[in-house]
Amino acid sequence: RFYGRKNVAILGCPFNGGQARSGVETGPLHVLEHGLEEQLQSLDWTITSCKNLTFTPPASDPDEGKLKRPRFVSESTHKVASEVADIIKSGSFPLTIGGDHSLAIGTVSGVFSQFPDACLIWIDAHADINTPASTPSGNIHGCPVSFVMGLADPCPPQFEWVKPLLKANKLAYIGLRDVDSGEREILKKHNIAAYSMHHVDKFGIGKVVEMALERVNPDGSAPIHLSLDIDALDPQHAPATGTPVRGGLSLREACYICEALAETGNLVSMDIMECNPVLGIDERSVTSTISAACSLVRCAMGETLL
Ligand code: Z70
Ligand code: MN
Ligand code: MN
Ligand code: MN
Repeated sequence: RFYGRKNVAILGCPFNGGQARSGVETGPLHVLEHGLEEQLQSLDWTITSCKNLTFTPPASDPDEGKLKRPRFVSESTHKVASEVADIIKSGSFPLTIGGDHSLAIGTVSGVFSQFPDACLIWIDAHADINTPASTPSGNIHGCPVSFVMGLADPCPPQFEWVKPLLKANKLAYIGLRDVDSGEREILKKHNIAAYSMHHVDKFGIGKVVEMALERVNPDGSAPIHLSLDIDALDPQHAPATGTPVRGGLSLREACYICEALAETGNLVSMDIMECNPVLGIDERSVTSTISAACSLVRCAMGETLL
């Protein structure tokens, strides 16, 4: 619908400031080295640009309350937001490769600035909806959703540029299995569509995707942004990530989600986040993680549409 032209702009974001483990900043390089550009070209996509942003931490970045590295995360995600908005204005599909999931403060802000009626599908083991008050770790990759919803109250001064563009009824999760108690309260209070692995087991992935889309996009016309954390997958398929949680999506279930979103014709943007090649215990575990990430991107971009 939006992208009959099939133009994609790849935005590599080697950023690790939203959490404590180094290595996640090498994710974009590994994904591109795996041949993602060629794979997308063979699906008839034109790559209008492929660039890696550079992120430089400020000299001094004291904690803001519990939040760690607030200036670094804010400045970096602000840059991402403006890049993503520019890509959309130029008529391309932004494919953002992380880096840690705090980057989604930028991607969601950029997408919703251009598509105010968009909805957000968040595929993750975690809900990433902690507020500055509820975060148990202070890691901002556990908070991006609360920031773009304006739930951070008061908003940390570093993040005043972030607008509350995402409404609770435009957000659906699939794959949850490690949700903090404060997050559970937020999900309940705002009646957010949250499908955990329990729901995937109970209903099957086909029904879960159908229910999720019905909740956030009942008339089927809204643009969709997909934010995918590789830790949504079971660690069997994606071991090289900062916070693996057992009992996750099979590779096929995750691919199915991406295929079903491609099938809507309304997908306008995608993130693939949290691949950390440095945490693979051997070459094989790194390759399986990166190859799974590439498969998911290809599925979202039409590989299996017949
Ligand atoms: C926890 C927190 C998280 C990813 C861990 C964990 C969040 N809820 N997200 N790994 N990708 O610290 O807020
Ligand atoms: Mn390598
Ligand atoms: Mn996660
Ligand atoms: Mn995440």
